[in-house]
Amino acid sequence: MQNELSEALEVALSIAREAGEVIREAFLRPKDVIHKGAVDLVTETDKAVEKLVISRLQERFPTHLFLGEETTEKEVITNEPTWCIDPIDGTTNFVHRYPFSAVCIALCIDKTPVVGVVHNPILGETFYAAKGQGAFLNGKPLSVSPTTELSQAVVATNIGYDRTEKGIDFTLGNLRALLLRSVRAVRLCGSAALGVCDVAVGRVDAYYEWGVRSWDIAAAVCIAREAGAVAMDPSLQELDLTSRRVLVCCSTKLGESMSRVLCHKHPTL
Ligand code: LIP
Repeated sequence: MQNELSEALEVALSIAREAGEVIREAFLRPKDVIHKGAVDLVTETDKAVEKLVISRLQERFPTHLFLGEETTEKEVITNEPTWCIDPIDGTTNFVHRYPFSAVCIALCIDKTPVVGVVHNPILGETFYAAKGQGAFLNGKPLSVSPTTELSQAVVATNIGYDRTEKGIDFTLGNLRALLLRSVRAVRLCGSAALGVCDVAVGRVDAYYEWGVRSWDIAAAVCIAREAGAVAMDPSLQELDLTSRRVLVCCSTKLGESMSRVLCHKHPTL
């Protein structure tokens, strides 16, 4: 099984780098922006990259299933080998030339990410991992920070696309709760995948978000776990990639503190 995961990782890395060139070349060009929602954007580059990634993967893994942000009708992950693909995580960043966007490719087996690649071609950062084989950034091994206390933690999240009053109140309520507990800082980069990878690198100590999709986080969760992070539901239950919520922490103790502080009752999710 380890050899199969190594092969799948090498294939995913090669495809991510090819897709990254498409993203990098389009980054500074004018973009045709399409609205999936009031502030939920997609571009022709998102669609072209997803088509490229899926076609390359299908050539190598014709029996596998595929879940892509721009082509999936219903977000369901079965126990079968399934590739979860976000062609550009951080699409708004891509449109506005804010350099935090990444192509994300994950292989899930039994609903668990076992291979993950998060490639930011703008900054030249490639995060990757296979289950049981460690996590890496540009070839260097990754390990999480040793932080256990909220008062010593830098916490990351993102605002997402919810612009309803109740959704905004929920989002701001959690930020307020953390600040009242004197977390050192809060960071929002506009990409869930890169935010979770920042936990893997040890740049931040925790990442949480309500509203994420499986394709946003599957690859980064594999990478973070291989770097020593705990990735779970904010309730501390097992993570369901399709639940629309995630909590990734550098230590179990910090995760328990985060879970106690955060409100879990999102108005719609
Ligand atoms: C984005 C996530 C981000 C979240 C946004 C959006 P996209 O993914 O990475 O964390 O806050 O709502 O889901 O849409 O750029 O692929």
